[in-house]
Amino acid sequence: MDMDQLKQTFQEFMDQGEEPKSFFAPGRVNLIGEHTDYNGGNVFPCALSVGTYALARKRNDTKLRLYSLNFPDLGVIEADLHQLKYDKSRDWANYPIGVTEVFQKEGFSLETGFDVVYYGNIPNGAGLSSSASIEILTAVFLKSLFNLPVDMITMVQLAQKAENEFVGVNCGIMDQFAIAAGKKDHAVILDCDSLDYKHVPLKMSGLRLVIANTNKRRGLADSKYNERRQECEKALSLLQKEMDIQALGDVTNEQFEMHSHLIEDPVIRRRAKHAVYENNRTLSAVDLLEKGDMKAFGQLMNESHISLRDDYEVTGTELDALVEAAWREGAIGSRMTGAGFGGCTISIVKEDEIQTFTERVGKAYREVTDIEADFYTVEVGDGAKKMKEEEDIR
Ligand code: NG1
Ligand code: MG
Repeated sequence: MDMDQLKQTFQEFMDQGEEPKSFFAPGRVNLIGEHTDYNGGNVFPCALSVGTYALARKRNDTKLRLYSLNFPDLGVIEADLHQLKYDKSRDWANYPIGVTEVFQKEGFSLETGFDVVYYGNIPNGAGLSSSASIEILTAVFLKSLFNLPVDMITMVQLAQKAENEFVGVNCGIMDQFAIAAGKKDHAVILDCDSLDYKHVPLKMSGLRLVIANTNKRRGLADSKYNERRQECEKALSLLQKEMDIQALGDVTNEQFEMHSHLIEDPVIRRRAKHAVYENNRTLSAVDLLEKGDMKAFGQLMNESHISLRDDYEVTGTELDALVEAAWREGAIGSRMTGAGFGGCTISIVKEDEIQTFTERVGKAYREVTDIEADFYTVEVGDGAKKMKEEEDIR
């Protein structure tokens, strides 16, 4: 797919009129800091060079007309600016429609509707946040087409709100943030409570990021995700009996050990331990990276996985098989990424070993699960943006 083909598709599905403008939003992967975002802790994701593209223009009426090359069977989906409701049959289009609705409700009203054609080259269902990508992409073109006075952080918050309240997925803020604020060859350390953030250079000389997809459906992921959130809230309210804290992300490991007796239920205690340790591990990992110690950074990625496996219990046979094989095959670091229960792993691998690495890890994975894994060696790219005339689809 290139920009000319995308433009042709636009002409085919939308009426005659003004030339559309082009926009891009990346996918993302989280390097460390898992299940910390909704605990007011830190995350360390980066934007990818793959992502979602849109050609968009204003209309003269209040209609929204949306088409995605990734879902051609659904055809052009229509909605009206004054009646934006969640509608299951609209499938993927609920994300952009939700963002539009939240913009309207929060006072960034649009004078007209719009036409838009989307195309995404994020590997399908790989857990690289195609939904947040489409949300931020929509926020970016709305801002641009309608000259809305909305800053980056507000866009991130509105996109998260669309996902929480319109689509009904109770996610944290990491995905939308990483996609909006990404920077080429950098990861973003984000405090999900204060929303303070900083770009940290990824010094990857001779190393690459390799994503492996378990190709296992996440199944119970949503209900388990909400269960973990509740367990963490329970732990927080118990710790608050002795501690002046707003979130598990405010607690040091030492403080946790001192006060964890307040949490009698061993399961809840392990959940909280993960949230606290993972947050502090993420801060340590960033320090190590800034010092150029990739090896120690990778070691903390491994510890993160162990904690997600044993204390948070969100991994499962498939993720464990991929990660444990990656450790055996000499990855600098490897862990599950995202919510867990399936989805992807992220590994740091020596560039000249990638071929043997993917072959051997793939084989080991097949032996345990009977499933074929997919591997992607990814590049770290920029955050969402309006594209320049000369830029093409990557
Ligand atoms: P994934 O599974 O990558 O979409 C989910 C949440 C994040 C975060 C991680 C766990 C959604 C859409 N996103 O990520 O906010 O909580 O799990 O670190 O549910
Ligand atoms: Mg905090």
